[in-house]
Amino acid sequence: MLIICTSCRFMQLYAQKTRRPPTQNLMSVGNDFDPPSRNMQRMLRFAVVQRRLLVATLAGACLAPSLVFAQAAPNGAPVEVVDRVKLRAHMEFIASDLLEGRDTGSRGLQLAAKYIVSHLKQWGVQPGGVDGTYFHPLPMTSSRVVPDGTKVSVNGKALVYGEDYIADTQPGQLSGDLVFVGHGYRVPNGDNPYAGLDLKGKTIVAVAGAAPAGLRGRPGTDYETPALVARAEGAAGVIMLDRRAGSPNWTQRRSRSEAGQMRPGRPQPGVPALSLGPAGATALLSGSGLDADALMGATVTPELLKTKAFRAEVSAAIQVDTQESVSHNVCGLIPGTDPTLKAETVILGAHYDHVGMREVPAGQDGIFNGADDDGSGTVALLNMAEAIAKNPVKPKRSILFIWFTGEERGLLGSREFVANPTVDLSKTAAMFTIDMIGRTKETSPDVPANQSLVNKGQIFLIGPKVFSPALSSLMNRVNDSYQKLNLDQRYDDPNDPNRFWARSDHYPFAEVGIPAAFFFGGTHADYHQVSDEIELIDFEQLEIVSRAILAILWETANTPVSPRAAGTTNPNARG
Ligand SMILES: [Ca+2]
Ligand SMILES: [Ca+2]
Ligand SMILES: [Zn+2]
Repeated sequence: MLIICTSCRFMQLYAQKTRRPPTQNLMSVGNDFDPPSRNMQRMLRFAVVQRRLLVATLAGACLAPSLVFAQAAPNGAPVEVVDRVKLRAHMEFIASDLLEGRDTGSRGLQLAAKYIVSHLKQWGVQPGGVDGTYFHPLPMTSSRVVPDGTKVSVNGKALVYGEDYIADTQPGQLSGDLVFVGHGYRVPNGDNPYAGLDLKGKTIVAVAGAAPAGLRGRPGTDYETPALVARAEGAAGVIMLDRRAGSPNWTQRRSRSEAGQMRPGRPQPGVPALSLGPAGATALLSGSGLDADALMGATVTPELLKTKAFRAEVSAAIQVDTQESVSHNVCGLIPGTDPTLKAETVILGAHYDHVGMREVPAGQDGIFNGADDDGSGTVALLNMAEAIAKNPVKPKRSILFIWFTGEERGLLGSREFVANPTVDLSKTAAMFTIDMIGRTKETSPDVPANQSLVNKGQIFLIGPKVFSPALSSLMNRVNDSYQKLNLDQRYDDPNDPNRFWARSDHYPFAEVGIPAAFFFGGTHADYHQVSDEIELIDFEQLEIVSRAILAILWETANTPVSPRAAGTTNPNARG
């Protein structure tokens, strides 16, 4: 049996690894700038992974004899240009500590954009952004509370910032014309503590954490929070009575306000909001007839939450520093060659942003490298763009590569692109997103959190069955004629409780009626951790899956009848 298996890729890998002296493997791992203790940790971790890999590849070689990964794609897709050496080289930059976790709006993310664009230029990929550039702008607003310029006193008592109160990042003054509204939630066909009130110029006072039982759905759609009601009704401000003063939750909200919150779009008019702890609440409610102690208690009865207007002397000025900035999606275009079909576009996307850094004691790891999330998709797109740009034969339809910003902050870049596209979305044949395809169970430590990872040669395919059966069958047809990977569609189900099909950058495109698919390798122990680093990436898997996606992309760009023509079945489609 072993003799038969030596012809396959797994055994070649095994043979190489056994020939190489083990010390050489270990010495090449890690970063020369690391302190020795951390480097040592990595070596040990890597040594464990390597041992597991040897065992796993032996087993895998014999269990999966039909996987022949080196084969050319029958449909002519230039898959050979995609290889693990290039993928690793790109990843060494994209996931390096120098890029500081590629947070949206950060210098690290700008450097990543620069890297992507300079490669697109080398390969002759055309600009696909606005005004003949590679960039598609995402306007952002960042606001932070300035504690020194923020002063609050109620009924003659000066409150201490951080102890007695904290503030939201919305500048302004509050009025002393107050309305107590209990929990403060307004629910259609349900609770409405505001019935019959004119809130113009008034300050809403509500109890934090007293939301009505059974509240379902999303704020703004299914119910309104006090802040949303205040904005809708022209109130002057919101004061939340919050017994959690001094708790970790309180401290976290305080530092978030001071660090600055990044939001998409231009600065929006809003309503200033304060949270008062027990001391502030007592001062505010003195003389109102409301029982501050009871309202700050662990259980608040409905009787205590009855609406009541009252007056108090409130002097509150919140100073907020607001900065506007622009982050960018990066777009590269390969124009189609067919006179008619070139007007149609196939879009391939991956987010190049991640979650940045956190403060840690000196010598500890504070950088979220995002090697898998979504360094893997970022470098896969780069290598595929190179492959198509260098191929003498170009596809019939146009292909647009988009590296999205702001995904980690709520699909901001992809939503902005769909709102202001640089191609005609009504003529977009299909959209593919790659997010986290660089990890496998075989090459990851054997811990519970890694059990939801794919195996080598397997990838989760999410979306096409939900959005477009025509796209689903095209993808499976290409795969069956080529590498025969395990395209696992277990999450490709409108009833999937994880709703993975709505959780990456393909979704805003699916919402406007574009057949969409999402390639995903599963979550793992290093998901959104500082340890999501290059050492844990399985570059063989990344190569295999990238080639599979390239073959599918190629087919979608050349097939006579696009999946779009068959219509979509997205249950939530707007378009
Ligand atoms: Ca993420
Ligand atoms: Ca790190
Ligand atoms: Zn991601």
